[in-house]
Amino acid sequence: MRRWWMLVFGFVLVLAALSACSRQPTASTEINVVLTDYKFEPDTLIIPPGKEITLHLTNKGAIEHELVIMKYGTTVGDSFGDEDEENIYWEIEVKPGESTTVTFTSPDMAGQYQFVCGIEGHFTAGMHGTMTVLETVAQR
Ligand SMILES: [Cu+2]
Repeated sequence: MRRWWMLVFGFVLVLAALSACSRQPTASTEINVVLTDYKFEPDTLIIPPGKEITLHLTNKGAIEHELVIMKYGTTVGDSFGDEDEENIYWEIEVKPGESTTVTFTSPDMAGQYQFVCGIEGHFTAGMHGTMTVLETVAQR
């Protein structure tokens, strides 16, 4: 009987090790993002460099939202304003209750990019996230 428990324990250890491996960041070229009042889900996107990225966006909020990706090395600071317009890498608006599928080409430069909702007050309400562009074109 004790032997049997050892087997179960060993099996659990193997499972834990396997799931730890699969938690390594992997880049996706197709991502679902849900926009709510006032959040992005997920708020962390991991993508490969220089690839066509497909986003399935759903606005489950009661008001319009945007997904605005800032250029490398720029952030909106305390809030999104006119001064941030020139730093936009890519943007899309989604009306409440709408779903849309869009594509954009990911930047070649690896690193972290801030993405925000550009509608007044939404950034400060917590509507922002981080997009990570990996160094290499990692396969999923
Ligand atoms: Cu918003």
